[in-house]
Amino acid sequence: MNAELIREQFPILHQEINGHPLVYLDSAATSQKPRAVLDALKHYYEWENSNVHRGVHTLGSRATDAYEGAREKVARFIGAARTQEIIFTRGTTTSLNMVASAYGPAVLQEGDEIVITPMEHHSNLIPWQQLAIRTGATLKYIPLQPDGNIALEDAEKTITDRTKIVSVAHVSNVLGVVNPVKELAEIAHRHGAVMVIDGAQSTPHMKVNVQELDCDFYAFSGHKMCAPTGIGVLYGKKHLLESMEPIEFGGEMIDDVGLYESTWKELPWKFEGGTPIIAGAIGLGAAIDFLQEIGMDAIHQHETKLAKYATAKLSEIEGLTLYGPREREVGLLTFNLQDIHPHDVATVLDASGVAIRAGHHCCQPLMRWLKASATARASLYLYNTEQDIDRLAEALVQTKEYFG
Ligand code: 7TS
Repeated sequence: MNAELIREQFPILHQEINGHPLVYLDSAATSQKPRAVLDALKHYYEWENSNVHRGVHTLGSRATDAYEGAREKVARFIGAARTQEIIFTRGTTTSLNMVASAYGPAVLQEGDEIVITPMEHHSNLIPWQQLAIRTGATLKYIPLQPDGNIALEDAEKTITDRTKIVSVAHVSNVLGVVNPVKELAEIAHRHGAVMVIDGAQSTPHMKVNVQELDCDFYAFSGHKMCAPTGIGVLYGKKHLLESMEPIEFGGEMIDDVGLYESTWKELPWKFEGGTPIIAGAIGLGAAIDFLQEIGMDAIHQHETKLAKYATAKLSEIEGLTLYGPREREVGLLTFNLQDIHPHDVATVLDASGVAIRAGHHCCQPLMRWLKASATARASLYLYNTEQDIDRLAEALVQTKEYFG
């Protein structure tokens, strides 16, 4: 994989920020978009734009074919057995909330348990908190090891016969750990619970196969994997999705509407009320084509190599605390520099054209666990290079000098 050539396909990366060539290291927040995706959106609006599933006119069929074609691409991309198991949503947050709202109340009784971890993004934490409050269920946490990893022995102790839902991030957006979600799914199933995976930080970076993982639900966002904002996916096993009631009612999702009662379309459309996110789904399809042409294994290898390089480079900087395990497969580096506030670090870096994120990264419980009020985070993707890491390291050394 040649990251230099790949960079050429991302128009936004070829600009100066504050007089310096842009180094974009905030892909965990959102990725940049390649020309193929931008062109697919333009093509759709110039040649196909129409509402789906209703018109008999030609544009209506083109839009419907493109939209449903994107669903097939998603199903293949994550190894789903059926396209009916792919629900288009606004993103990971919406997908996880859908499971909590449409599945949770039907299976939880007072005293039942929902199991998550302290490393979850707020999107995989607050929906379960709310569900626990509403149903009287107990929210339990698998504790973290000192390096931020999950030990399966701890999972075995936390997940019990009262557990109905286990929901864990495949990859943490702060610690950069890859969680043993397949093993967790096996433990969950042994106790009759379902396994929900937050795939926001894994799907863009590694090959995912939902059947191999044997998870019951898998949620991810398009915008972190080269697609536009506003499109995401909820994968669910067919029998589970079939057992669930829709949570949004209106156009598109109905079969027959009477004055007092109505029936719903079959899967997946019963969960897609209203005009769907047509252009977004088509953009996601184009992003999948783009990523698959390069190859998910090649992308993962490139990032693992770069993460190793970055870990070594940042470790050389005196006064820099790197959080999470030393060995990392994914390009997520969360750190603090001496006692300089991470917002100040990010501001000084931005003056050199280096874009990183600072804050709590929507993980306040994890920040407390790390004993940090906030951190800085550099996150990598397929278009980053060793030069980007060198620029980051130089800018960090300058930041230290700047603050004396
Ligand atoms: N889960 C994880 C693990 C995430 O990293 C994010 C977004 C979400 C869920 C929510 O995704 P959304 O597309 O619905 O917003 N994470 C980040 C981040 O780390 N910085 O900005 C957004």
